[in-house]
Amino acid sequence: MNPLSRGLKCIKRSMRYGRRKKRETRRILPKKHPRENPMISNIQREIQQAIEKAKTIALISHKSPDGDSLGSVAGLGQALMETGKEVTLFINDKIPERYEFLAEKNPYRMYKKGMGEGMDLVFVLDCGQASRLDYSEGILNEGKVIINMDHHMKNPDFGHINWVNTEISSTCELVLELIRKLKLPLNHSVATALYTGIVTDTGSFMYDNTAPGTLRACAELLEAGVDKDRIYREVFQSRNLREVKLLGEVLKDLTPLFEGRVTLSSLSQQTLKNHDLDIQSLDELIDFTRDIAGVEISVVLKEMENGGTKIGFRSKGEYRVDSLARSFGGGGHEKAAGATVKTDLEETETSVKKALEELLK
Ligand SMILES: [Mn+2]
Repeated sequence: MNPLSRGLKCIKRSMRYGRRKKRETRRILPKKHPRENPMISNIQREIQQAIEKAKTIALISHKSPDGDSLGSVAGLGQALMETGKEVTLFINDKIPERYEFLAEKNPYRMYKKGMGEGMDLVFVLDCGQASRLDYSEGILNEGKVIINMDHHMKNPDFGHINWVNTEISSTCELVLELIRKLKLPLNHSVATALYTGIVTDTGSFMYDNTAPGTLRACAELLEAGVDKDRIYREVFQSRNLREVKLLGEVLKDLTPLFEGRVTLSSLSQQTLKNHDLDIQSLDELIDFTRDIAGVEISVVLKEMENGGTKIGFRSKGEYRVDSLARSFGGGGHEKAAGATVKTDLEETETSVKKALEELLK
């Protein structure tokens, strides 16, 4: 090698070294995530003060519980228990089998009228509207202070303190943010409850509510000791055989409507009873019938025991179903929404078809 090229090589190496050094200096600076604001917001401070003042705290969520409602009640409830507060975790409906594992570590109690009487503080979690509390709506007048924490669009702020963030994946992610900011304990059972809600509300991270912050939240929960194998086994790999068989029957007769853009399935009480199932069963049917090529919207109607109908809507994104659900007195998200109506299965089917015709025009 001639001296000139050796010299050049030296310069190049030092330039490279210089660059590397610069990068290393940059790495020493604190990492900044857009959502990680070290300051606590006014709402968070209000919640903090309310918790500090309270001796007795109750938590409750909506009827027809899902992973996010059960997870947020258990996650925040356990974290508050750890701080020595007297905490009651209320439910107002049967826990679906797949979420029963959460009850092993979390003492859920079935709410009865009057049980919220005298509670210093009541957290209402994951409830897009007060009416989703169904018969337990009375708790809003029983507790002294009501905190409404949620991520649904058009939440009407029915609490004394309202923290609604529609950008966040789930109420469980919002609860984790509160735990972080208020420095509440995050043990593995809190983490497992919160992870359950995030994984189910994001459709296992498939839905577009999965943001960078969601995955950072999950990373933090995994570090806190989430038993994710248990969650997957219980929530996604424990289907009831009778349910799978009925699912097969329903799918066999499926006929898409509106040039194949919509699927609509109806389940009567009789059909459910014939298979020894209830209204909470077959909640995946709506995903199966949406995930068909060409289909944009899936609708599932379930007849309730009182004769009314539960409507579920799912969309791939071309059409919004939250407004559709609202036109039936319900609500939800752009791609996943629902409503409960008093009309019977047949009448509801007719009016849903009419509403879809308007939407798809
Ligand atoms: Mn939710």
